[in-house]
Amino acid sequence: MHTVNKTSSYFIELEEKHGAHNYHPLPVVLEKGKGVFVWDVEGKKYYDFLSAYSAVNQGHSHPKIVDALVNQAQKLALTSRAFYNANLGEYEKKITELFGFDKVLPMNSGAEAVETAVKLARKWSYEVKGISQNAAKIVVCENNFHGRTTTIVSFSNDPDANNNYGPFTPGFIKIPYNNLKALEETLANDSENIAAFLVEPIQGEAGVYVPDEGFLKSASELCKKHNVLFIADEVQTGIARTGKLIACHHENVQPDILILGKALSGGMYPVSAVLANDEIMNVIHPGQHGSTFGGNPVACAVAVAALDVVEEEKLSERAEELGQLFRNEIEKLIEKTDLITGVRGKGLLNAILINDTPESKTAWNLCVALRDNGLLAKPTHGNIIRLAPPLVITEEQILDCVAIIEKTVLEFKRN
Ligand code: IF1
Repeated sequence: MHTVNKTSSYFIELEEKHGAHNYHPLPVVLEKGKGVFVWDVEGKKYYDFLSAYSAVNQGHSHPKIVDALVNQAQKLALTSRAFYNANLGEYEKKITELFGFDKVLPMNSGAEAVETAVKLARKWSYEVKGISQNAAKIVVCENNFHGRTTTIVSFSNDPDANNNYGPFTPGFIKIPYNNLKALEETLANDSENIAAFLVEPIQGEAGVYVPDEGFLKSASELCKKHNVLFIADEVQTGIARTGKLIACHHENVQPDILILGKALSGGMYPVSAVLANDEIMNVIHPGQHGSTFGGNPVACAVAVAALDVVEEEKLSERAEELGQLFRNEIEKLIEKTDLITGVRGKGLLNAILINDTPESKTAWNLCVALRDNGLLAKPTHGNIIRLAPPLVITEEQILDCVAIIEKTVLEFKRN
């Protein structure tokens, strides 16, 4: 049963009037979630095929994660890092052992963790690699998405992300994604001044763009050769989403610095982390970086529970298996329609390509039609629709969703 007596339009108007217009949401107002499902304020039930941009990999309101949140909130929520707390150490032990690093630095949002990685790489480059003051450069990729801070948008090439937000932070070199030759040339050119290569193992915002097989492996080897840190932003691809605990594991790559966020908390709470070994992490000393909320007791309890769920419910294996099934089924649908030209992705991070221009309304209208048929997804870059359900989805539910997508696509009329 839904609990709210007000209509969707009431809530939409409130947001329109009182909230900054920094988003353009699909018109649906959600009030409840459970596993792979969400319900709107009218009580209509939907499959969630966005999963809060892959933050809700463990499913909405997972009981184990809710318990961790509630119990810890009732006991002790926040101490700041001025004191030790009785949750942080065990969380740090768990996450470092699980991902295979000496140390973790806890933060809150994904963007903060990316900022942390940038600072860590720069400091390492001056104090260990020996780059001269303020000369350090970080290589990034075109069409990257790493968050919204001033420094991070400084190296975005999306005008929406950075237009009129300058002046920008210098020290970044942009190369094409999935281009080993460009990386090799850039590193060879100036390796003594390059601190790191920062990369998304799959570009999410760019439209679930999967690099060629071997790219991550070769890129990490090039970095090693030039004494450049390989930084993987797995905020979106990590925590089982692509069929492995982190996407780098598909190519047996262990990054020098690993950035996690989103599903690290099962979407329950903002929890992010930067992982590295001692020779890198030990360049940061007391007072040199931090955050009021980073590593707080609730965050730690929630993250431990969220990681337990990933292991106990074998979410990596499920994502791998069900992702294959999903793409196979969509390939069959592509045979029957000219509306979809392709499907791509890894594990349960997938996208379908809509046969129209990025400027057209077709993908948006298709998402509205999917909504009407009980499935929520959102276009990216105009003509690409990201499809990323919670990883707790069952095979039967995946097939049910394929049926919804098929029905919607075959009945869809362009206008
Ligand atoms: C929004 C996109 C996804 C990320 C990677 C860091 C961050 C993100 C690889 C920052 C965040 C989010 C932000 C969210 C939309 C969403 C997104 F479309 F914008 F690109 F998922 F694909 N690194 N991605 O994907 O993490 O600070 O947000 O916790 O509304 O901006 P954050």
